[in-house]
Amino acid sequence: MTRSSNLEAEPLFISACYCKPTSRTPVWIMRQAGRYLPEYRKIRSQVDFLTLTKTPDLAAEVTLQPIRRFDLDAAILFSDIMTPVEGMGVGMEFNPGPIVSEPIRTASQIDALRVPDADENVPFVAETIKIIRQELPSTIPLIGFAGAPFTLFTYLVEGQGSKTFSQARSFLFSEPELSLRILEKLTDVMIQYLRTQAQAGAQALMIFDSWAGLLSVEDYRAFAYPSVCRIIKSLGHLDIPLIYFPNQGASLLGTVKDCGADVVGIDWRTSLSAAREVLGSEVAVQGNLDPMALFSSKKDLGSKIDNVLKQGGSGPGHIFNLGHGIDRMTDPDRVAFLVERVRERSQAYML
Ligand code: 1CP
Repeated sequence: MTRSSNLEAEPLFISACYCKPTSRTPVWIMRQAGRYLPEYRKIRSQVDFLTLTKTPDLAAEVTLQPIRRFDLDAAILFSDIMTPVEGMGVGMEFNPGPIVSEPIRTASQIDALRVPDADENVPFVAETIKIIRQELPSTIPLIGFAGAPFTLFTYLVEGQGSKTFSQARSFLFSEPELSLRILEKLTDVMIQYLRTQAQAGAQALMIFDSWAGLLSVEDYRAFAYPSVCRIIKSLGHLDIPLIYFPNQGASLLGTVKDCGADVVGIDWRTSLSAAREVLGSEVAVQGNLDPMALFSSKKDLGSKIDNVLKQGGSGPGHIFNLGHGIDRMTDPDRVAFLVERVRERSQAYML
C-alpha cells in the first residue's frame, strides 16, 4: 500500500512502521514497564501481578511510568500475553512467569477451552487503554499486543516457561491434530482480543512469538506461521501498523517476509542489515540491541547503539528497540542514556 508522507501530523513511530522517511529513528523498549523501575516495584509490593493487569487505573499508571521517565516514542499496554488465555478457562498464577494449573494435553481439555468475546473475557483491557489514551500525549502512540498462538500453545501445554519446551514440542509431534485444534482456538481468541484493543484506542498492534525459534522452518510453516497470517489478515482492515516479533527467528525470516506484517521485530542474534536483505525494503524492522549490552560501560554501550543504528539506518523503516525484553537488573540510567543517544545520533546514520 502506498502511503503519503505526513510527517507533521503523524507520530514518528507510526511513520517508521510504514517505512516512511522520518527526521530521526523512533525508540521504545520491550518490557519498558517492569521490575527494573523502582516505581514499578513499589506498586508491585502492594498488589500481585494478575491484580495489577486487571485493575485499569494501576495498569494504566504502570504503562505510563516509563513514558514519564524517558523520552520514548511509543507506550505499550501493561498486560501479559497470557491475560486473554485465562478467560478461555485456563487457571494460572504468575511466579514470576505464567504457571498453568492444569497443562492442556487431552482432547477433552481442548474441547473445554472457551472462545469468549473479548468484551466479556477482558473488559479491563479496553478500560485500561481508554485511561492510557486520555493521559498519553497525542504524539506518543500506544501499542496493544498479544502472544502469537504458537507461543501461547507452548505455555498451555508445557504448563510453564522452559528453555526447550520439550513437553510442548513432543505434544506437537505426537498429537498434531490436537495441537492444531488448540492453535485454531487461540487464533480465534487473539483476533478478537487484538481487534478490541484497536477499537479501544491502541494505535499499533504487536504479536509476540517469543518461542517461534524453537521450530525448524518446516514445522514453523506447519504449526506457527498459518495462525500468524490469519491474525494479520483479519486485522488488515483496521489500518494501523502490525508488528510481528519471531524471537530467535533468523532462519524463519524468508517465510516471515510474506506474513503481511508492516514491521518485523529482530532479536540481537541477527544483524538488522542481514534481516533487511531477506525482508526487502517494504517491511520495517524493529530492534535489536542485546538487552545485556545495557550492562556495558557507557562508552561501549554508545558504540553498540551506534552499530545498531548503522545496521538499521540504511533506509527508512527502522524502530530502535532491544532484541528482547529488558533485564530486571538493568540500571534505569542506562536506559536514559540509550534513549538520548538514539535521539542524538540516529540522523547521522540515515541515508
Ligand atoms: O513479577 C512481576 O512483576 C511480573 C513480571 C512480568 C511483567 C512485568 C511478567 C510475567 N509479565 C510482565 C509484563 C509483560 N509481559 C509485558 C508488558 C509490557 C511492556 O512493558 O513491555 C509484555 C509485553 C509481556 C509479554 C510476555 N509475557 C511475553 C512476550 C514477550 C517476551 O518477553 O518474549 C512472554 C513470553 C510472557 C510470559 C511471561 N510473563 C511474565 C514472565 C516473567 C514471562 C516469561 C516467563 C518464562 O518464559 O519463563
